[in-house]
Amino acid sequence: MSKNIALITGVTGQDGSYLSEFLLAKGYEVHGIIRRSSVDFRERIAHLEGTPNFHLHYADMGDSMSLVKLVGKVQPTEIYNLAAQSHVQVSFDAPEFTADVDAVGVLRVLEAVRTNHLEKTCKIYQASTSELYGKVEEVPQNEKTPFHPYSPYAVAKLYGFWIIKEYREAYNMFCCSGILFNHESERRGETFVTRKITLAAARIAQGKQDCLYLGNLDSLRDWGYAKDYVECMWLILQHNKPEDFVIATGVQHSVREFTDLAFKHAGITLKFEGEGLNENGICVAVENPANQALVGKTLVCVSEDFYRPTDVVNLWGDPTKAKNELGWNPQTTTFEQLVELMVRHDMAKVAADAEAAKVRTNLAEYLEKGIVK
Ligand code: NAP
Ligand code: G4F
Repeated sequence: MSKNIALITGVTGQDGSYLSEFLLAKGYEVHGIIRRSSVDFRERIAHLEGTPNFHLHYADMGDSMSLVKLVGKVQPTEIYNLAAQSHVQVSFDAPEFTADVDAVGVLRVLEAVRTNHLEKTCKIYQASTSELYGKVEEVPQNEKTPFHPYSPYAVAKLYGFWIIKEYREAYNMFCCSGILFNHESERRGETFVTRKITLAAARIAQGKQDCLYLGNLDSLRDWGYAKDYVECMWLILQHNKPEDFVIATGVQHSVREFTDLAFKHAGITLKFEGEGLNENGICVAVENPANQALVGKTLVCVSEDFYRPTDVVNLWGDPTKAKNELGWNPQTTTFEQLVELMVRHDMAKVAADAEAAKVRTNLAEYLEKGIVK
């Protein structure tokens, strides 16, 4: 049997790291694309570097030649195109870069496969998104729901979706989109709303932060666990024909609900009062007696800084097709379990960071006093 060789763009990201672990466990040879950065530590995949079957290569989604050369060298049997400027709010500040990487980047990957004459042997997974539904035209959203992108990010991803479909039909390539709804984890970037909340809840519970500033608390999302979702990326490429799939839990919650539950897991009970920009989350009870001084304090505030020029506010996925045709279970990790595991992780992280800071402070003091030379 021929060897399974995967090429992952976006290998250093949240999904890239989980997908690498998943494919390595299945016996794949995994190749990942990295960009040159001034910092050489790749936190999410550091534990994989140096392991057999895991290889990293410099390339960039903005550099066709690097992609053509790499695809020719690696000869992948599956490509997972996860690389993107993936932050919706940032796409309003850097729309041209977002379009280059998230839209034209997809075309570059497809053309790299064609240039190397691998159309018949290499399957391609494209990381599409529920943001395509944007200013939603129906709830819940499924594979037939019309798209209405509502940010520069979503417009760029819409091009990616259609160019994948076009190459599938024009050149008979096995290329598919996973239309993934929001998925989170302990490895989620710290400026996405869920991780921002779980880290802040942990810091506030440990006296490291006074208040959490958020934008639209009414926004609704269908949040799943990233580790469960990477399995679907693989399942989509193992399906007997190339098709697009919605991947979601089928359950919807607001940013306010996520915040409330995250603080609860950090031992803080909140009560929300007021509306819009004047809404606040006030501490009404604490589990840890050492935190008694927090009671009565405003711990969550709304700030205009985190409102978007256009915001997607009602995402709710219908994963029926993935469930029936891929045999995937959308409820492997529930919303409640997801929030709990993220808070538990961040409580430990904040405590460990505090310990490390203490050691650094002690060391600085010992150096100053000449105790350590
Ligand atoms: P992420 O953590 O932000 O990771 C993005 C990855 O893309 C990183 O590895 C990043 O590399 C890489 N990248 C960015 N620009 C690049 C470029 N010019 N050349 C090469 N690599 C580049 O994103 P994620 O949450 O794992 O999401 C993975 C994919 O799924 C993205 O395409 C995202 O848009 C899409 N998606 C995500 C969700 C979600 O809820 N997470 C939902 C639907 C779709 P650096 O580490 O060097 O920055
Ligand atoms: O966590 P978010 O930044 O994720 P968003 O915009 O839904 O995008 C993520 O999911 C998409 C799939 O639907 C992916 F395609 C995309 O790559 C990314 O992974 O924001 C979620 C919601 C938004 O409505 C936002 O307005 O939370 C609201 N929000 C409220 N306060 C906030 C904040 N978002 C952020 N990032 N920070 C806040 O303070």
